[in-house]
Amino acid sequence: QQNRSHSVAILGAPFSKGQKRRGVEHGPKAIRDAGLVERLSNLERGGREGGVRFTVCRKDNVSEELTQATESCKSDVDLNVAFHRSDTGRCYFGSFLWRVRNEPDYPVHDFGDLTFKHLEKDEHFMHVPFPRTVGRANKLLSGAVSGAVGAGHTCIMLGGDHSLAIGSVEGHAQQCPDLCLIWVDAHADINTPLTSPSGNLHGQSVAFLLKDLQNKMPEVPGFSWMKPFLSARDLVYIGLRDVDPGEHIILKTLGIQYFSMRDIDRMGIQRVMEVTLDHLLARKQRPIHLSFDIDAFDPSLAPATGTPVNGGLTYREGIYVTEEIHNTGLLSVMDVVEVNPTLGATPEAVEATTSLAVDVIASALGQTREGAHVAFPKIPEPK
Ligand code: B3U
Ligand code: MN
Ligand code: MN
Repeated sequence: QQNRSHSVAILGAPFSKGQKRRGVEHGPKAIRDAGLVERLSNLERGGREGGVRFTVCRKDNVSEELTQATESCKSDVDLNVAFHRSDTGRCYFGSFLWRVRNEPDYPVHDFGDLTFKHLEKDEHFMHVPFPRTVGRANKLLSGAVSGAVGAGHTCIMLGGDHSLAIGSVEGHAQQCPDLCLIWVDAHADINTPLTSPSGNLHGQSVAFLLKDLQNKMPEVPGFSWMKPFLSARDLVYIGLRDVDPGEHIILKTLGIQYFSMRDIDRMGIQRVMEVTLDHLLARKQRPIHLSFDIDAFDPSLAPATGTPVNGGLTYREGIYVTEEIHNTGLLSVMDVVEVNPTLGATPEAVEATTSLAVDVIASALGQTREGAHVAFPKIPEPK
């Protein structure tokens, strides 16, 4: 299951009780109406590409190792290996650059929307609204995501608000206990009920997942079906720019790897992705869960969302993130959440947001900016 070139399952989760603004439950329909299924079905994937540059010191068997690595690659992989010896003869410098050529087309299955019940009796827990409703929705979603991944699909979960990541990641982990999590968001969503300024569960999803916060979490009604399972070191944030004080102490105490917008300004998105993927995958290759909150993008690009924050990802930065994740070949589940089609100032603002969501999903599944020539094995000649 290492290099995933799977069929795609689309799963709609029209749910909004993890926060106080209604309308985000119409996200799945709005994203579908922006042409998601057609785009994915027509995707001519350009293949995955990537590479490493290396320096190896005091090794005499480099060429042997590289030959072995080359031979173990399948025939649909172009592998360019280049290396040379340093003047002292003690080091080797070089690169592996690889490109998977034409991957087979994959079918796209739209599993439609889940149906969520709103519970009549669901009092606040502390200042947290709808705990049982949110807990139950996530239990249902967890089973659906687990089923889709278990059936061999790469699963695209359309939200809904970001509290849904609890069930989505939990269901994914049932099939892939060694998964890692990339959280692209303006917000860290790592409040506990004791630190949350709003009480909203969409700002607390990560706290429910982390083993490291187990003894800091009260028992929230509606969530007894799940146990935290994720380690803080298996999580990376990208795009943060609105972090509450309680969240900041959690990030710092647990030593969570995060890249705020300032870090992106400083390092550039290319380096951010290099460090992100190194952090999560260097020890071993494992499935990736990408939880993409549309408010990670700048509000000029994604205005139709509940809590826009200025100074977000550019279009190119966001697409670069998903391209690099695609290039790992390890994307297993992707959430796209917080698209609220009732919040755009104009129809154009809503359309910009939904078509951005489609672009980001297509890119995560292999759409390339450089194009692909799958339909043209060679340049056509006049007869
Ligand atoms: N951190 C705040 C605000 C917030 C979190 N996620 C969103 N907004 N979308 C909170 O409510 O926890
Ligand atoms: Mn979020
Ligand atoms: Mn957010």
